[in-house]
Amino acid sequence: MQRSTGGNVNTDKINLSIDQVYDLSVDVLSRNGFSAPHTAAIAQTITAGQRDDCQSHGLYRLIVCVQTLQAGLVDPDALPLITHPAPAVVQVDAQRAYSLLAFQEGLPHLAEKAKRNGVAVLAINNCFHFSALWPEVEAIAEQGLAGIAMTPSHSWVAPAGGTRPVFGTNPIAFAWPRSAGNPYVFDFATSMVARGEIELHRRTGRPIPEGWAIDANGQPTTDAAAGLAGAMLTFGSYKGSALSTMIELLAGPLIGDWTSLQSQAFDAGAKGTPLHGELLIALDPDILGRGQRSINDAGAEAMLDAIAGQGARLPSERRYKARAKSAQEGVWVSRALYDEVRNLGA
Ligand code: NDP
Ligand code: PYC
Repeated sequence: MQRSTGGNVNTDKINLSIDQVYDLSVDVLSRNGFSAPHTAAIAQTITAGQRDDCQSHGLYRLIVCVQTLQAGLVDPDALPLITHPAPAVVQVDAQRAYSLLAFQEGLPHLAEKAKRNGVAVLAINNCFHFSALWPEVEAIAEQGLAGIAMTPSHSWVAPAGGTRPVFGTNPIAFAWPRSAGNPYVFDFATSMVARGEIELHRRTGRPIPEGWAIDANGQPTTDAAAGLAGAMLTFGSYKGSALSTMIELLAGPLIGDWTSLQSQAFDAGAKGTPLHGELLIALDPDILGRGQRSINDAGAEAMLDAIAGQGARLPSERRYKARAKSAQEGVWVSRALYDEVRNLGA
C-alpha cells in the first residue's frame, strides 16, 4: 500500500494526518453551527476514534452530528450545568447538547471525589450521545483510578427470546490503570456489534454476519438494511440481554433519565443521535486496596500476563497499535466518506 505522511491521495482512499482529521472535524462542526467549546470536545473524540481505527465512531459520526443539528434536535451551544447532590456524586446536565463537553467538565470533579471517598459517580443527564466510551474510561485511568462507563441509546435491539427492539446498543466500558504502559480497557456494545458497524456495511453494500440482526418479520438476515429496519440482537444471548437491561436501568431511571425506548420515541423518526444519560463510576485503588497498592498491582499484572502470555490478546491491544501506527503514517479514509464529510452543510 502507498505510504504517506498525510494529505496524499490514493485512487479510492485519502491519507490524513491526525491533525488533519482534527482540523477537518473542527471545520465541519464549526461551519455547521456548533459553538467553539462543543466543536473542540466533539472533534477531539472523533479524531481519537479515527486515530485508533474505530471506524464506526470516527469521521463517519460527523454525518450524524450534522444531521441531528439540522433536524433541530441537539443544542449546539448549551453549556453544562454542574451540581453536587452528594459528596461522592457529581451530576452534569448537558442541557440537550452533546455529551462530550459535559464529560470534560465533570471529569475533574469525578476524580477529586473518587480520591476523597474511594468511589464516586458522574451522572451526565439530558445529553445527545454518539461516542465510543473508551476515551472516557481511559481519561479516568490516567488519573490512577479504575473506571466504568455505560449508556443507553435508541431502542434498536431485541431482548433474547424476543423480536421487538427494546434496548439500545448500550455500550459498557472499563479501564484499569497500570503502573507501566497503557491501561487495560474494554469497551463494547451489548448488542452483537455497534449499530454504526451495520450502517457502515449498508453504506458499502456488504452483507452482515448471521446473528447480528433479524428482519422486520423476526427472521435472521444478512442484509444490513433489513437488519437496521428489523432488530439487532444482543451478544451472549440472555447474558447480554440482562447486561443491557442493567445499563438501561443504571444509566436511565437510576440517574433520572431516559431509557432507549424513551429516546427513540423522542426522536420520532428523525434518525438523530440518541438523547439520554450516561453513568460513569471511578474507583480509587489507593483507598480501596487496604494500603498495599504494590502487592495488589503485582497480582493484577500477573493475571493480565497470564492472559497475554498464552497468546490471547487483551482488549484495546489492536487499538493501541493502531494509535501508534496512525501517529507515524496518518490514517486512510475512503474518498467517498471524506468527500461526504467535507461537504456536510456546504
Ligand atoms: P467490538 O465488538 O469490536 O468490541 C470492542 C471491544 O472488544 C474493544 O475493547 C476491542 O478491543 C475488544 N476486542 C475485540 N476483539 C477482541 C479479541 N479478539 N480479543 C480481545 N478483545 C477484543 O465493538 P462494538 O461494535 O461492540 O463497539 C464498538 C464501539 O462502539 C465501542 O467503542 C462502543 O463504545 C461504541 N458504541 C457506542 C454507543 C453509544 O451509544 N455511544 C453504542 C454502541 C457502541 P480493540 O479495540 O483493541 O479491538
Ligand atoms: O453505533 O450503536 C452505535 C451507536 C449508537 C449511538 C452511538 N453509536
